[in-house]
Amino acid sequence: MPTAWQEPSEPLALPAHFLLGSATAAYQIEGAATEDGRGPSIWDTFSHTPGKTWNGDTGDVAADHYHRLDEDLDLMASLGLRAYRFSIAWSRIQPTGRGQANPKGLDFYRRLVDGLLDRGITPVATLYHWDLPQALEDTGGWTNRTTAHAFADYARVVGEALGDRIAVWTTLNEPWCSAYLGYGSGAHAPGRTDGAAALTAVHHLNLAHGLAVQQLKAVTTNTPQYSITLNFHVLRGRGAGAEEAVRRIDALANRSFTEPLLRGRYPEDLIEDTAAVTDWAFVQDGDLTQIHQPLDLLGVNYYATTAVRLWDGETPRQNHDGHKDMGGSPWPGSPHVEFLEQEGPHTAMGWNIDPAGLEELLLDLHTRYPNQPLVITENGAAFDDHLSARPDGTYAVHDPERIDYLRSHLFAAHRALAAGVDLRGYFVWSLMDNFEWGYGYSKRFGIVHVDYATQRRTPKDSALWYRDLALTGSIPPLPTERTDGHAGRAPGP
Ligand code: IFM
Repeated sequence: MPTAWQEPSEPLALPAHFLLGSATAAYQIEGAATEDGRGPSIWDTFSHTPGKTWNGDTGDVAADHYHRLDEDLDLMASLGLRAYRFSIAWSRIQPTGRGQANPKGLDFYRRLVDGLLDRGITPVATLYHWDLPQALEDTGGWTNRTTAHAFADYARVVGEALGDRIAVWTTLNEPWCSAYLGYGSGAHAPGRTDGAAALTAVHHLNLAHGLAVQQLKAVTTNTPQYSITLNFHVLRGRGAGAEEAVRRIDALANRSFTEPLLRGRYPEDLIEDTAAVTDWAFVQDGDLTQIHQPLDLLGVNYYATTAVRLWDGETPRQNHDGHKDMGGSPWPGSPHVEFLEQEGPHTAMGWNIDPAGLEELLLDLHTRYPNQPLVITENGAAFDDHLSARPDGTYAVHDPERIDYLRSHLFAAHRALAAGVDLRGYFVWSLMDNFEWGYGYSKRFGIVHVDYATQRRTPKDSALWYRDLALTGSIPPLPTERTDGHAGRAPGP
């Protein structure tokens, strides 16, 4: 466990080649849902189904990034971003998830990548951020093994088109969400609530990753890095049986991915814990060898910690696992684990703010997988931001809570670096406000504010703070005096 922190009074320098960037995902920002040959994805279907998203919000228009590409590229450059992590919409490239590539889809991402390179911004591309082509879901989605092979074909198509200019390829973003929220709890598309389906999806996503890395490697002509991004659950055990509760959820949430990906095996305790749900017969001979591909980078997404304990079976079971309750469970085989409400402070998502959890996670990964370089591919916070007009007609968003959140988490990352963790970069989630899945447009994670009525972009104070960080490569200390009502750093020796 990390020791208590002392606020630094000097700027903390990050390593020279540390990637400092921001992240987005296709369905959350692009809009243009039916344009230029894009086919429907499971998120189009899900968000258009009554009751699935807040206010019935959809990604049809989102932040209209598809039509505002040049403006958004200029915005990134003006914020001094060194890297940009974006995702590619599979159904723009292959509208039904298979077959001939759609030239207009490829052109859009070519323009994006070339625009980044022209501005000196490193392109970090994710192939899959949850938007499975609906036609593939119609044949079983991630519960059907053939989807993993279709994904590998898609990876090859994209690799052939962009494989001379992408610096970092990420196969999947947060397969935990795709599998357990998509097929277990039903909070995400496609909205299925079947524990066995969720575990089947876990395996097929792992397999898809391994097959895709091999396809990419076969066609890329530059020397990119290959990665996958996982959303780790940093667990805090409570009460009697804390250890058992932590072990079970760690197996489901974390080790069901890290062990096959980094060690070529599924944890035995995971298979035992879920024996009543599935016999794991979907794991075929040779699959683990395909999955276990060397990774140049392991992407780490971190927002908050999760408190668990074993349920006594009598008091009403608590379910504060940070995700919408849509009837199903994202925890197959572990109905007796409770997810407890955490102490504050909290973000607008209700997630607790615990930067020590990030340091702990990085140290833990470094201990478990010592030779594995890491990169923080998402970290950030939603708050209830307010746009205010300045006398000169421009706009501002004062978001000191977000600056505090980012600063304290970067500080945690710096501590992990100082302790010897091979950490290569940090991407703030998110570049701009966007469609927050089941929460629609009710939650704002951006460092840039988006007025959805006009699509006007306004850099928040946090964006200006982050710009200074990216330009100087140092984390500024907490100011000793603040005028925004937040506590400053105690003036110290
Ligand atoms: O908006 C999401 C993103 O798509 C994946 N990681 C978590 C973010 C905040 O919920």
